[in-house]
Amino acid sequence: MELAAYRKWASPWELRNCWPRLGLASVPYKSWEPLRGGRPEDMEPSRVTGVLGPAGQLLLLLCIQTLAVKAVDTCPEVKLVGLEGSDKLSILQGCPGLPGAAGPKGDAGVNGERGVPGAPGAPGKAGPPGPKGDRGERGERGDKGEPGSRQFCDTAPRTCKELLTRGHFLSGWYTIHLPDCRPLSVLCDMETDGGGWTVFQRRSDGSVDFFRDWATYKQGFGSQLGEFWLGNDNVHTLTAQALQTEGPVLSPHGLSAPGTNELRVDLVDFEGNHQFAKYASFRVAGEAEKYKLVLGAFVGGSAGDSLTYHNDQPFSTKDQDNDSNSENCAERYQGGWWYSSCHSSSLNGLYLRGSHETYANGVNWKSGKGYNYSYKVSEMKMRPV
Ligand SMILES: [Ca+2]
Repeated sequence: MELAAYRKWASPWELRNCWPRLGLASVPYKSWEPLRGGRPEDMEPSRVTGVLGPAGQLLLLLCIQTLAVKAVDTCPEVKLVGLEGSDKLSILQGCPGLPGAAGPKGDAGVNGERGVPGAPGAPGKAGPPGPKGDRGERGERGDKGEPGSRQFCDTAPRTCKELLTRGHFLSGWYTIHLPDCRPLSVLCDMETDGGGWTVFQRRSDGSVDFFRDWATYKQGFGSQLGEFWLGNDNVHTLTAQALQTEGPVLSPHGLSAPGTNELRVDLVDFEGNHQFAKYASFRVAGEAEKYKLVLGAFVGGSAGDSLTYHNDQPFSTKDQDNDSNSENCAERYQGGWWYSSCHSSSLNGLYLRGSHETYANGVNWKSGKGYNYSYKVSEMKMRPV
């Protein structure tokens, strides 16, 4: 049977609904493309049957019959409309066609407006540390720092003589540095005999008690404003310092550091008369040797020599009798000194203000004004030679 015979029941459009049932969807489009516009509903039936073969034609026939039956069940609907009671117009209302194919997809709509940002969420937990960054560029050079202690110590003044060399011409208290870098305040006499003297003992007004024990003489006592004892440890350190650099060696800062200190004793009585005594060298041993006095030759002075007698004698105080007398010389003459048996000088004795009746317990210098005259001013000072 020719397929075309059924076109009176089925429109080409209805016929198209049979194609999927016949598996025609798998028929290559190009096999019917050459027909008008290539649309399935316009397909030439003969061409279709040629494509389908005998079995396909039978299936197509059954499909079209089904379509026809469905159409009969529901369509057409005949309506008789009367026109002014005479003529009758019969209107055969055809069946509604099957839904057309879906139209082409419309253009995309305009994007909606951006929504209002939502509230910020709770902070998340910190992630694991990231990998180490690359090394940064080298920073600029920093400001110059404070001098290092060691370097500063190497260039700091060690003695009053050094201070004088550096232009400190006024007598007074200065800070010098010991070999172990410890700072020490000392009274520098920058006027007497060329200056540069480090004063380690001074009496001037009786304001300070010199009848002290071993420990006090060891550490020093008194006041920068008047009378004082610099301390046996300090005097030892200052004189040992010179000993360590014995000979014309050069210190780190290029100044000559002679190995010996000379000693000068200055005395002033209450009439204003000055006397002095000078010794070529002076050293005080350490505490292990009881701060023994190591004195060089007397080299002159109006006061005469009243100290050589004490050379090589240990220091004694009221609580430490190191003298060679059966008695306690320090106790008896009320001072701390290098007593032997007992003394020819005792500049740490009682401040008795000039002449005194008591025997040898004042600020005495035997070769000067004897055992019964206590000087107004006494100064013991050292200077590197
Ligand atoms: Ca004794």
